[in-house]
Amino acid sequence: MPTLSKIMGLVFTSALCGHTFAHDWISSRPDAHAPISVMGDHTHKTGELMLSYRYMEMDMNELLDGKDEINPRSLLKNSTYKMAPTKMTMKMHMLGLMYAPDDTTTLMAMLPYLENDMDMLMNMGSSLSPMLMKSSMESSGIGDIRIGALHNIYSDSRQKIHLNLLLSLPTGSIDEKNSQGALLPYAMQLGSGTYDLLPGITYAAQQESFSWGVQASAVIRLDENTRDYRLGNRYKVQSWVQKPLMRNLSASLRFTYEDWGEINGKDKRLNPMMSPLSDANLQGGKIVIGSVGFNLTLPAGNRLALEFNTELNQDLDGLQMAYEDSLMLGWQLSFK
Ligand SMILES: [Cu+2]
Repeated sequence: MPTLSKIMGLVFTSALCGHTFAHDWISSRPDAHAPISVMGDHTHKTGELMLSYRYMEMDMNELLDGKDEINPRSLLKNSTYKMAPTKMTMKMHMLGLMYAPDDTTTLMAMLPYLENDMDMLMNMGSSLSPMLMKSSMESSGIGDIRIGALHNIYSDSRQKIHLNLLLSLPTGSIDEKNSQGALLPYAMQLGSGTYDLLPGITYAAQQESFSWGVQASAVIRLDENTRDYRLGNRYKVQSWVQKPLMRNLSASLRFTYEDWGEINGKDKRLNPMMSPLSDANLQGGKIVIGSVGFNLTLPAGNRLALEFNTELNQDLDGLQMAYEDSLMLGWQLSFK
């Protein structure tokens, strides 16, 4: 019977096609994008445009020296420092734009707006008879704009590798001052003041029931800024696993290791005897962060995502405010 053999043929072919199909990269899956804190995690197809908005809030509540917690009160009572931080909050609004002129290249740009707040204790007396007072400082404005491209170097049906080639422009201020006109410490400044190269490589793989990826990236300072210093280079490796829970919702688990160096040179307007925050030699460190997040796809090219990040282990070179946790919320809109 030709009809039966035809049907059998069709069933067989569609089974094969179905098989191939199930092994293709599906960009509409919620987990086709990495957890929202990962930058430059995905590329786009020819002609696609994506707008994004991210909001991040980060809290730092303790002072660490290496891995040891330092009490700001006893620090001021037992040293000649006049100022010790007790809490820092950083908020960031970030607009992003991605556009793919072709399948191999995706251009991208990111514009951050930062709001930093720091609470601190000041010693208005001497080290012999300390008189501690609470104070605070803040800074806000545009941070360093990032522009560049993602370049696909490998694309199998379910695996992708691309290079991240971005440049950070010195658009963020390094001259933020308090109301008395004194320069704020390094951590409160809005930019690096330097052109920074942001190289990276990203691998992503999609399986039927889960997906995963890994990204290695760096921030390389290319020159010295106008205040004769450059921030330390940064190196980061992160890996994530994501599980689709429903057709439009996925959950993620991510681990990050980051290492950053000391400041090279120093801003001569800051007095390192005043506070550890003003000491260019106390700014390096390394950290391991664990993250849990969700990606949600919505109609008409919309995506929503959130991710909670918390410190698992950190080791700071000298007295610094320690990262505690952060929350990232994001919205992405793709057009064809
Ligand atoms: Cu995108």
